[in-house]
Amino acid sequence: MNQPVIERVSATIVDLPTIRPHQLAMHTMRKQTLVIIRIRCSDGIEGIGESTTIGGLAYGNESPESIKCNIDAHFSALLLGQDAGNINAAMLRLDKHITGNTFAKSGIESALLDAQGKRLGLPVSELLGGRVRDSLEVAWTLASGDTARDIAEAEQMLDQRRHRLFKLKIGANPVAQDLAHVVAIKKALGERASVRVDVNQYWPESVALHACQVLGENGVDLIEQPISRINRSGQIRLNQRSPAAIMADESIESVEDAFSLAADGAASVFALKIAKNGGPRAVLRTAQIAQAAGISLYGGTMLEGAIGTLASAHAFVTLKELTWHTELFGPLLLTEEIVTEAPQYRDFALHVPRSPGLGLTLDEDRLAFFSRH
Ligand code: MUC
Ligand code: MG
Repeated sequence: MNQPVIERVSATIVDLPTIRPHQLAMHTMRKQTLVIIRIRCSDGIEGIGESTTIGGLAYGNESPESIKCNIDAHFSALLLGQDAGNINAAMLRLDKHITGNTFAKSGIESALLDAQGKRLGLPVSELLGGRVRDSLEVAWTLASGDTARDIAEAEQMLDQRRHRLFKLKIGANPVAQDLAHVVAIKKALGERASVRVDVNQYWPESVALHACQVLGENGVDLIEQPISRINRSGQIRLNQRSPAAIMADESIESVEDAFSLAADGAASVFALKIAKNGGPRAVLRTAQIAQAAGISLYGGTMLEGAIGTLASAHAFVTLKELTWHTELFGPLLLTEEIVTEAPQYRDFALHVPRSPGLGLTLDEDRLAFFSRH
């Protein structure tokens, strides 16, 4: 039988509204922009993937526009005519000719896995070696910018049994104000919830140690990327001294970054993100480095929609250890879907489908409506 080959690769930019403004230190999101990747193969199967970032170029060095432009101008030509079922060969070919661009590579790798799963009748998790769980506990990010509103939102999530892990986005305000905000929320929620913070690199090292101490003493259990990814020795110092666990997020822009962070002892938890490693298979290489180094794992998000969220979830369900659970809540931040069936959230967890591929079908009308033309 002839091997199916890749016949067409397309990237579509989609803008979707958010349920409320989402305030991060570097950007306030009022919408989310997804890049939807479609890979059409000669056997008639189409794989779908997603390459999504936050705030244009505010978070990383790829934007939705650059992702689309690079896929159209460079990725597509390298993939056309290649064996659609040989994901190792396709991704090696991309890595040989294209440096970096892990967000774009992640959407492509996800789409190839989706197509192969549909072809073989297997969920992506099974292509990745097999799942060891069917659901993932999901944290919610409180980022309305207002303490009382954040507490009310958390109470609502607890009542609905939707989330009991909360991540607070801080860093943009004066440190004392941010610390008071976090302490007030932890005090209101008490032992009913885990409260974590993400500083998105905004603290100078000179304030970070004291701030980490205040947070740790007030019951915050995890501090994500308190200082710049560039300050490696500062991260090592903080990781040794902070009473709360330090998690690396922006510090990991590749699997190789994960290795050098582990070797330096610069974090005790890694945020796993498919977009920053180059896909669901690539992120598992970072997970393996962490496991070998005794570093705990957390399933991170770039606030992807349904497709990127399930691409991440299929990888994360194959992991033995996910001590800090996940934050795969992206679809819940959006008011609209572009797939026919939304991912299932209940009892604090995301339930990962067992249908072939990622387990999602595009809703063509809604995709066309929300696409940027
Ligand atoms: C980040 O920095 O972790 C994930 C959740 C959220 O609200 O923002 C992100 C990005
Ligand atoms: Mg982060």
